[in-house]
Amino acid sequence: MTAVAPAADLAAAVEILDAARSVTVLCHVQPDADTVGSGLALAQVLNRRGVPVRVSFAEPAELPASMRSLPGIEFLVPPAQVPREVDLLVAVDCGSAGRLGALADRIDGAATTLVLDHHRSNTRFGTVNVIDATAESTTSLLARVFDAWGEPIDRPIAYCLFAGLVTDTGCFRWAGPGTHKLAERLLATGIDGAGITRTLMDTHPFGWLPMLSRVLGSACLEPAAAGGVGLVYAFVRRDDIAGLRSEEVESVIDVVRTTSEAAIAAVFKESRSTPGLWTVSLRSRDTGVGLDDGVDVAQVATRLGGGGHRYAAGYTATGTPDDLVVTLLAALRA
Ligand SMILES: [Mn+2]
Repeated sequence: MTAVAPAADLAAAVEILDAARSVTVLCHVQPDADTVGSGLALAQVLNRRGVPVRVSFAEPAELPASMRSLPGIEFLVPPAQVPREVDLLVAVDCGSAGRLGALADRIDGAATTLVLDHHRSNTRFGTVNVIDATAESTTSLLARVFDAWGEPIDRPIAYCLFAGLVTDTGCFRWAGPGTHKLAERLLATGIDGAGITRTLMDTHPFGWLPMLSRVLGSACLEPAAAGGVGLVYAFVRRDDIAGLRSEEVESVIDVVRTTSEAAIAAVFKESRSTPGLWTVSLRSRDTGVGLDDGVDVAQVATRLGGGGHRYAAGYTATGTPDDLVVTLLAALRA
């Protein structure tokens, strides 16, 4: 079973951060608002303390447009500007070193690596690992670290923490005990919660609508998959997403997963640069309220070389669409 990060873990994180002379914070590749919000919140706290800090992620080259209003983006540097040897490396929202992409090699040159994360599949690749699989977002874990550290959460930091919280809880759909308490505390700093949510999650260019039409129009249902709980899936091909952002691509799973006949949903997303290379989003749900019977898709994704959470996970794969479906169906039977 997973456990809440104990106070001792938080104290270890605080001790390392408190002693740091300079810090490099790394977010995961294809960054979402949780990893970026965590990185920028931590950067602002360190900067306030007079500690030099930089934040980076390996790819893509640009920060997704929806996140450009987050406070602290001035601390972002391109991956080429992350030195080979750093004092303290902090990885935020990364379940494995591989999630750092081309920046994973900086772990070897780091005097200390601190891993702050909430993925149940976390491989504990740091010198010190503070993993709270019960945290709804890495930014929630960061709030606990700041509290243990005695560092106040002001409005710009709250903005970043809220960005991760609202994103990773699917606009508070999968909130747990304490989620709304944290949201209340962050909102009380005066941040525009509705505006942050709309910018991050509810704003798409017009081209999103025809893309959804094509992709959803070819969705498939396999009611017998995974022992009868059912699989629904769709493919987002390179040709479907020309001119669209990652935000539009990532939105597809949130429609597909609402299918009542399937408790597992998959969206296969083809690489823009490499035909036949796909990243796969998996979601699962309980078959009824309070049943707690949802398939652990983190286990399925881990079998396929990826990772994630019980109800949301992912992996990468190569092959034809038929190959990908066969492989996934086999992993769901295993
Ligand atoms: Mn996260």
